[in-house]
Amino acid sequence: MARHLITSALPYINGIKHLGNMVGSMLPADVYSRYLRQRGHDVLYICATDEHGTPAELAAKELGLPVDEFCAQAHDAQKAVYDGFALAFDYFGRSSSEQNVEITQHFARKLKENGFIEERAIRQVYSPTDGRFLPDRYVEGTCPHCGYDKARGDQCENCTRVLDPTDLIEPRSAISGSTDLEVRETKHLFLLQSKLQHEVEAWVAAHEHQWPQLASSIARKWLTEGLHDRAITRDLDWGVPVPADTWPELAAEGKVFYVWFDAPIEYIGATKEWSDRDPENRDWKSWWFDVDTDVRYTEFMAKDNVPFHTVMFPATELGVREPWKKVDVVKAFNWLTYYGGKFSTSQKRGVFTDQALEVLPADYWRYFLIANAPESDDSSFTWEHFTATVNKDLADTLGNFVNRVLSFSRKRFGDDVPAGAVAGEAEAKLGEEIARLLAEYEEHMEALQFRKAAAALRALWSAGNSYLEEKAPWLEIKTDQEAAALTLRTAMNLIHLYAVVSEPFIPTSAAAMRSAFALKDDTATWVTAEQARSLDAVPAGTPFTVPPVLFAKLTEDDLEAYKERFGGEAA
Ligand code: B3M
Ligand code: ZN
Repeated sequence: MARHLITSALPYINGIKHLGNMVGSMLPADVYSRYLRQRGHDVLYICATDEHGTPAELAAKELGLPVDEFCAQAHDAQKAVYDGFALAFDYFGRSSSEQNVEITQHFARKLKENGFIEERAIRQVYSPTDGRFLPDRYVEGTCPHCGYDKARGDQCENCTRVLDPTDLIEPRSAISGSTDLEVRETKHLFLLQSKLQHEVEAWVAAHEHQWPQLASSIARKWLTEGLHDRAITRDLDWGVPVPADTWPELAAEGKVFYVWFDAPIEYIGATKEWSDRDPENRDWKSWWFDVDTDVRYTEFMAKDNVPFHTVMFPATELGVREPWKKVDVVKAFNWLTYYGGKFSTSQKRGVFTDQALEVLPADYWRYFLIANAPESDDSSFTWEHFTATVNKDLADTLGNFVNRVLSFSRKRFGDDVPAGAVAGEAEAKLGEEIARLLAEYEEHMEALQFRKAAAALRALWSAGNSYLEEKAPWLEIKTDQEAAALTLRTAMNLIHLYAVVSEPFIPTSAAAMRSAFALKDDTATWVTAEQARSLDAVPAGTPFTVPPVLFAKLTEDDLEAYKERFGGEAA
């Protein structure tokens, strides 16, 4: 059984992320990791803050903090939010770590040895007004391909084409807005991706069958346009330094690697950070080096990150000429919109992850976001849809079922699971249905089809409701105590089953459901088809308690208050 290495795109250090970022990378990676762990797989889920680059420098300057201090604080702030979302990383690292510096420099040296890095003098945009060279993304202008007038010098976010700042029509400084820009000559390292084109093509061709259409079509588009040699260093103070032993002159000038060069390497760097904390028990290399088929590597990201992960990082890894693990499965997401418009960190539109947790506990968000993940298309967040989903699926279908069953049983039969009649035809039918839906749920999870998995989970919850409606223990009790007790015991077994299988989505509520039962050896991490059919994990006589309401029902007033606070429509 292969071990599972899982990474989600590294959130950029600046600013707390919005729900769109969460649903397109970390949250599905967490759900998937939790699922695989529960199924008994050996899983390593790694993420980190992506800390280098100009935005970090500028943000630190604005706050009057040294950039390393700014990053340390921002890292902790993000980590606190992810803890709040119950993201169970094995390690959440920092791309500015010494481990990443070491591995990034190693990669660069190897690429040079193998003839894939070369020094070139380039002409770069210099802004006298700002007193600095402008990194690509700090030159803005009109995209020569699609005419979008806020294209950045590294990539046009409208048509996703990769750009050079000098491609832009009517360029201006994104820092000061100054159009007084000049071009000066300076030396940089270039990654000769053009030399790797054929190898990357062959590699993509051999792997894209494991990627969703969205990821392979983006990779194909890039390859068709041709891989260009890219400058991988910048004139910044903050970044992985160019190693002085290999490029003394550039190192002396203080050049650092481009953030997109060291960021993917941090997947490895963070694994080493994790391993260095407990070297006796952890071996970072055993996850990354020479493990082609022993490790199955799945990456999660939003679609704008796909080119870097399916083409650029693989090109780097191939050029190093060492057996570093390359991605097997790429799970890419479209955008979550806010009332059909863009979530925007810079324009503060939409719901940010820290605010979300102020409004409601993580499980509400985890369920809603995954059930509506932008998988095959963009999907739109609206408060109307959110409150309706919470009420219907979480409060009514799941929460109410749990509460109704447990309170009714306690009222009629006391604090232990009642014995009652032996299971009959209705229970057999229910068991078949549960086993079938569970298989569906597993199949979708394994295929990384999160919306479908959520639908299967919801169907499992609904099956319990249908059974309860059909058996109507509140009527049975009037004529046949034994029959009512059987129904309630079966329903309680469903609650326990829900607790186990819902954990990847709603870990906190799942734990609350599970702890309602004082079972002696409640160590099961999953439910087999056989167990799903027999529904007897919780035997008669098991003491139980009624947990507090699992999911609050949201009112019209709540809805209005949310819309008032966050804005009920796209700007
Ligand atoms: N930091 C995502 C972003 O900020 C970028 C991902 C890096 S993954 C190696 O858009
Ligand atoms: Zn464009």
